Amino acid sequence: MTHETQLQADQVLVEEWLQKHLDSLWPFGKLVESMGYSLLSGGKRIRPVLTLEACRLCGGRAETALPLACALEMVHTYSLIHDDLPCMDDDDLRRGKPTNHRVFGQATAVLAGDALLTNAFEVLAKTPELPPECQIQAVRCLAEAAGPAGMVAGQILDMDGAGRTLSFDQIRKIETLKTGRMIMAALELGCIAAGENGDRRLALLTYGEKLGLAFQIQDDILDQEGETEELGKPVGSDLKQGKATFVSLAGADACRKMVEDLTDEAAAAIAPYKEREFLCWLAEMLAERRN
Ligand code: GRG
Repeated sequence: MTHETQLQADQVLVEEWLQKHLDSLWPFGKLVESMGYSLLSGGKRIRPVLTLEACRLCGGRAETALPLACALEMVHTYSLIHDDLPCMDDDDLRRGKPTNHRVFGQATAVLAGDALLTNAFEVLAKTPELPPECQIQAVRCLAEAAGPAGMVAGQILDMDGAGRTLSFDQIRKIETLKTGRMIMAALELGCIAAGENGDRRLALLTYGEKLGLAFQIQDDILDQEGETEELGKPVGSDLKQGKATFVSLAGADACRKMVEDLTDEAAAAIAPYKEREFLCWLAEMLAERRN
């Protein structure tokens, strides 16, 4: 199997699980429609793919990791819905489609995000394939990454930083919290599903730390240099909101070098493991992505 087909196969597993899960939710109607609108709207599924592949690298079965992978994607989707709201980034376009609140209204969009967030933890606590101690580990891992010491902290620091001059370290802190922690959690959830507590878990976390930063810097580059049609969201939003990024501080060329170096460092972190090839390829692919 080529890496591309493996990626597609993982993405299909995720799409199918999410669709089935949504179909099982009650009550049907506007809330679930609004959740499904954003959950099944063509995201790249990078985070859940990382969970499945980390689990495989640790000798586990991807099927065991699948509910954990999808729970994390549900939290990611909530964060995008809330991030697009008028009280935050006020965006009209996401993945080439009108944002959730533009279609369903602000109140329903807030509730769809809330429902995705809470339901994700229900999924983790109800995963029959995992022993209870692993369910608890998974809940802790995702809560720490998404909550007030993780993604939400990154979001508020990001908002507070708008219009201010920030140092390199301040930007790195914001981006690590906002983006990096969820990417690291994706890898850790894969380790938890495989019951891996040793060196492979540490190596995958280092891989995730480097990859997360590279991913965010590439996102900053695309926000400045990308095309709205390719990106599926408006370009130049950081500049418009007066947000300092690595690109505004160091320039796009220096950022491209940073992405290259971080991608090499991510690959080096998992170099001892013969099953590393897909994850190394994925890091390269993300460094070259256009959306
Ligand atoms: C509202 C609590 C709260 C947090 C919002 C995720 C986020 C934090 C903000 C979105 C804006 C942004 C550019 C964040 C950086 C992380 C990032 C690059 C998100 C987009 O992830 P992709 O590219 O999206 O994986 P897809 O659409 O493929 O799922």
